[in-house]
Amino acid sequence: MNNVSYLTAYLEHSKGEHKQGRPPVSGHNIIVGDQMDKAIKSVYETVKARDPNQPEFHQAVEEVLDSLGPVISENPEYIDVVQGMVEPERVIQFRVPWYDDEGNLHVNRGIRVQFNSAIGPYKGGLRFHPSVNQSILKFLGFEQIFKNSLTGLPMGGGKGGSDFNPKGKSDSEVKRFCQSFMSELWRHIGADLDVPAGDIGVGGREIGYLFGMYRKMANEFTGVLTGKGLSYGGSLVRPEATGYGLVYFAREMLATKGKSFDGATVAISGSGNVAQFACEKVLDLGGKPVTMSDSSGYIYDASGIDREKLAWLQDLKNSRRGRIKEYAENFDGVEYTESKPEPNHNELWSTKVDVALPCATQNEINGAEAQMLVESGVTAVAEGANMPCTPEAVEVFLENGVLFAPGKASNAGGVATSGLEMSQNSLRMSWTREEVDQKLEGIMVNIHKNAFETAEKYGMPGNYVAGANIAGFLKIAESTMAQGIL
Ligand code: NDP
Ligand code: 2IT
Repeated sequence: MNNVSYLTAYLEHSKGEHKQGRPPVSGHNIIVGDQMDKAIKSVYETVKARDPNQPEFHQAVEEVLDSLGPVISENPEYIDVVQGMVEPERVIQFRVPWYDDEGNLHVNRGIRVQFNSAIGPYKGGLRFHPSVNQSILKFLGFEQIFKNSLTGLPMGGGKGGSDFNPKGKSDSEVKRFCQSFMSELWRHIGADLDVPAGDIGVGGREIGYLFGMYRKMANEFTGVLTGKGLSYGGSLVRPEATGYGLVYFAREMLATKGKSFDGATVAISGSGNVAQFACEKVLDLGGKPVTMSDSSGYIYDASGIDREKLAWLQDLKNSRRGRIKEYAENFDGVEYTESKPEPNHNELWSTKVDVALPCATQNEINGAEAQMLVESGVTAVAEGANMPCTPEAVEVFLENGVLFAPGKASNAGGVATSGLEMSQNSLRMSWTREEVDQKLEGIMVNIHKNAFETAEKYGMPGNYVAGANIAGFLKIAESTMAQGIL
């Protein structure tokens, strides 16, 4: 029996059971049992069989499917939604040729994954990094569906990027690459269709070049990208939004245990957009950030990264495009440790801290590193990056009672503020810094509340992973059913 007919048979069977009235579990009219588990497992097996070489995508799907049992039990028809939503609505792949400063031709690959538009136009960042492939962009696009749903704003899920490596490239090379990339992407996006933004390797500079090329090709000025410069339609607080939002979320989470950032030591990884503004907001709330990193290594500053040092670091990273090692060379009493040969890993997580904010990349905290954090007494871990904790790490945190915030909830402030940028572009006006920051904070407080309460409602108190997955999914499921599965 193929998967489709298996699921249909399952559905008929479980609806029958539903009508006969199974005993309620945890206050819900829940259908429990092997049939539902098998149906969910069958979706996952199909995903793996269809694209066996996409481990990051499998990981993201499995984590969500693991949470959905109670919802499917209540609404067996939602299994069809699940079955559909693991396949992107559309994946566009294209050639990106560009010439370097010496006149040599390079041919990169561009991809845009338009994953789900049930609740709004596709929305999500562009990543420029040599590791980019369909697996990574599909994992990111899949996460984005739930994240965007959690913001409460009308945005579907998408993600894109290229295996282009911006590191070491001149400004002119980056510009030529961006122009070539957009000379194809422009025909697939639009302010009411698909609105890209930044991610790893794509910041204000790249968005500027991409926007300029879109405007030229499409012959129109619309809010087709977010993260734009203030002089051409950008929103105040968008650069800060992911890091600020992360810390607002972590603050709410700490408050559930009567704790706060005041006096807390904080480990931050990464030193890019998210890490920098997470650091700033931690300082605002009285915390003491002691680490930051890049792919070469990490610094440990026992006396704390204060505002002055952060400003120096921002200049290093954003203007001079230097390496974190230079921080240790510039300030006294700072230790620098090189990364392990294993990609994405270093000893950063052996630092004794109260709060950990991984803000670099996927799978940067594994089970053993999570265990080190637990043993040194960490209270809370909130993901600034997308999926920085492996499933084993998440399990370690949950089993040891560490407050754990999944990225799709805790890093949603960036895309939420992108949504606010879209609103301002549509209104043809701009809000003040205070207005945007207040809205961002309100959205993060709501996401926290929604994830917290949903976890409680479904019998998993304190499990923000389940709460965020279920709350994000419910809105998608409702709108998908209402519109017909297409
Ligand atoms: P940036 O490019 O600004 O910074 C990325 C940082 O992470 C750099 O310090 C970089 O070091 C480090 N890093 C990147 N890849 C690796 C790797 N493979 N191993 C070790 N370190 C690495 O990106 P952002 O700050 O924008 O993004 C960071 C994370 O946050 C990503 O997971 C992204 O998806 C997520 N995110 C970003 C949002 C945004 O609004 N920008 C919104 C929500 C999530 P190096 O310079 O050496 O590469
Ligand atoms: O992962 C993310 O949420 C982002 N990179 C931001 C996406 C956006 O559209 O602002």
